[in-house]
Amino acid sequence: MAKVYFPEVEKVVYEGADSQNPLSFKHYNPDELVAGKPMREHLRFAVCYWHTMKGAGADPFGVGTRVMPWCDGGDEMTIAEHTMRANFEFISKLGVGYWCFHDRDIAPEAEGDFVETNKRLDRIVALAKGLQDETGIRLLWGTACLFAHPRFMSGAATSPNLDAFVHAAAQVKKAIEVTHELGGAGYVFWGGREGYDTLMNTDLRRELEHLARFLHMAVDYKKQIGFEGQFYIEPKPKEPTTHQYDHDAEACYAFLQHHGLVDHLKLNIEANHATLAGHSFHHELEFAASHGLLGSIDANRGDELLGWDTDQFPTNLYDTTMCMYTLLRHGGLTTGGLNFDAKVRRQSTEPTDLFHAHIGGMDAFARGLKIAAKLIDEGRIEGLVSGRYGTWDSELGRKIEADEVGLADLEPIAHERNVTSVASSRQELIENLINDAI
Ligand code: XUL
Ligand code: CO
Repeated sequence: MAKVYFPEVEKVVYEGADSQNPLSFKHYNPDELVAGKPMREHLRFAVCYWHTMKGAGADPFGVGTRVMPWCDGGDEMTIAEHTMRANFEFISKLGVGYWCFHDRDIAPEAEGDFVETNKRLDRIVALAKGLQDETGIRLLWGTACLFAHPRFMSGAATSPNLDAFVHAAAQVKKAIEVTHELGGAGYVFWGGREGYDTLMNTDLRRELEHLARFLHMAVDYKKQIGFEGQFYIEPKPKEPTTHQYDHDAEACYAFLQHHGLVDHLKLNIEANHATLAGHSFHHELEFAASHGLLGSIDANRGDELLGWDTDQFPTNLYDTTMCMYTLLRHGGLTTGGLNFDAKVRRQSTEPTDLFHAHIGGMDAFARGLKIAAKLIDEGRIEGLVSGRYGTWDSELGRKIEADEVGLADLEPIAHERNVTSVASSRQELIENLINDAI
């Protein structure tokens, strides 16, 4: 009989808001229709391998605090196999549809032997493929870890060392291949250490050109092998480097446009990265979505009192509401999903904590979805917003927007109208409407 890694948990099901069972959903009801679509299709949840299956609780000040049953005993590859089996048991019991991984999360590198490393990866990918077929769980996206090994200490695509670039290129080639093999809906480039610590040792312009070359090569290779998944880059302003090139959604957009990549990559927006950039999660989502760039989401949150990437599970209803409000208004997710790039706290040491964490995140997004759908259905906020821009719905507004007038045409109109005040923005009323819906 196959080993069971979570004997204490049965399948998690929807029991409704009054249930006292902590291992049930109170709000996430996958088949329930919201705004004409089942919740599971709006939310497209994914479990991330690196934190959920591999996280041991280490932080910059201390080692891991937990040894999960699938990591307990055996050689590296035996543990890798157990971990993959545990991953699919966990996701099946949780009733999530997707997973995400980095190459080196699922199969450990054979130090000093790239060919053997790839063989190890193939072995685990074959196992994962079988488990995908058995369970119906699908791959949301794959990626390559280009930031953990010391060879990437100065970056990968932006490394001053050519061999580091070449190594990263071969690693990404293989990672795209295995993502393709697993039927991945997408592939993520998070610029792990693509940035700098001091400009005094950095050729910024050259590094950015190299990053663009690297991405173009990946786009070409994708076409070559017929991989049709969506490519994403993931903005993050800092950490581990002082300055990361993919700073935020707007910086990524400028980079993609400048280098002719805008048709090939969308954005994977992460909540905690947004706040590190001094933005709200909502801002990054709204910028991306309104420019046709929103591809996928790493669903987590930071800690308001800590200035780093704490990757906590999303529990803030206000944030999930804003996220779903933006998604619903811009047509929702297509290839992407809500990937829980989040880790349980260092003091949460039991396998069951992983269930509590994901259940909380899923219920928080389910509530956000329902609240956002209600706000849109009521139409009161949208009415206030369109009223706010009402002066633009005039012949003059149309002419300005259509590039039919210049400064000299506007001058006499300004003199005649001599505007002295504009209408109230009604922010407090809008905030009340949101809280009423919650
Ligand atoms: C790091 C981060 C990554 C990416 C994938 O902050 O978010 O885990 O999501 O490489
Ligand atoms: Co992420």
